[in-house]
Amino acid sequence: MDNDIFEPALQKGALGERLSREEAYGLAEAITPDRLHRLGAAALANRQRRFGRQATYVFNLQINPTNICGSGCTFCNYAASKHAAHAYVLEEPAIFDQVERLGPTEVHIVGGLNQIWPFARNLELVRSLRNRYPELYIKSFTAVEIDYFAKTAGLPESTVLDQLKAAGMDAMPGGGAEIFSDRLYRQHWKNKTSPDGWVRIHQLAHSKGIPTNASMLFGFGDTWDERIEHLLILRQAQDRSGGFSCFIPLPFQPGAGNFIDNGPTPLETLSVLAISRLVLDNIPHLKSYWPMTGLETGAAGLSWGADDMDGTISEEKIAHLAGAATPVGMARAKMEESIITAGFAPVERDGVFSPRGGLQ
Ligand code: V47
Ligand code: SF4
Repeated sequence: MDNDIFEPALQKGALGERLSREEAYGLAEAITPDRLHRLGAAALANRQRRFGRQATYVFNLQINPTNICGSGCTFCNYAASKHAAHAYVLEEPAIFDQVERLGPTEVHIVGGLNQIWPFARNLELVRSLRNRYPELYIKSFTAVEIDYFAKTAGLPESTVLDQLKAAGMDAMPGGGAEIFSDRLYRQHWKNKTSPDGWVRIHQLAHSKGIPTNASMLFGFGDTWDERIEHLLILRQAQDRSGGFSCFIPLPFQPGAGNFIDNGPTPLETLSVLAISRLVLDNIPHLKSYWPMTGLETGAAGLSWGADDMDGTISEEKIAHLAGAATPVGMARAKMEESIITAGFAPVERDGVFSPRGGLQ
């Protein structure tokens, strides 16, 4: 298909200029091999203007207190019913031991929706971590969990966020957005927060000075139009509230028994990264999430618009229970080697994406 919009869109995108809706949609039309490389080159030019050769990572620890969850999202291999063989519940001493042993810069706390770890217990976990580790960056609870906490604790979402912030939460992760499509929402995650609800809760957090991330799950039956619409909704939300720090596209992992046999190909994942970089002119960071992309594709993503590789992630569970073949954790040296091999300069960062002084 001849597409007159593609070239001008690439040129504007490479310079970091805002693309119109038509240009954004035009990027994803008729991706031929030749166009694919030009798409990648434009996204690389855009990320070089922002970050040069620098590629960041953070020494972080995922804390997933329990995987017990009754939401029944069709794509999720992490959740377990109470008596399932892979159900687990961590207790606070085990969590504190892990933090003490590994000494991360950042923790990322998310879990299933349940009453074993209700709001009060999660709030207390944040408070205890803050008291023990004043310098630790605490990124915790998706919009889906905030929604669930509010409903089950009988509190307004606003109060839940205020209490978490007062207890020491620094930021919210980007999970639970899935893809902003009512068609797929009804099919795959109808028991939890809707696309509108997700955006509303993030904007409420931004109004309180809580920065957040945003994600997009793709490769599970979604269309390119739905992906572009997701990016445009986020771009508009960011224009209004300004609190998104980072965008993370999540390629679907087809775990055992999942409803599709294959996730997106590496080239499709790289195209999503590149288009995200060109469309999201107002979200500073783009994360290539190696536990889900695979390490080589993740590092290649740095040439397709991404500037961040997430973390050394000591024990990631969501991707791995869905069959991801990547190692469950990664040492600093291995992370740096992957970034250097991909042609970039590794920089260890803190939770707010600033270089960590003294460790370079
Ligand atoms: O919302 C669930 C996704 C998300 C599968 O904010 C799956 O820094 C692929 O959002 N295949 C949680 N994805 C993970 C997440 C995240 C990860 C890393 C960093 C940050 C951040 C956020 O995982 C869920 C859901 O969309 N997910 N099952 C699956 N089979
Ligand atoms: Fe539960 Fe989250 Fe999995 Fe959905 S994606 S089933 S809410 S753990």
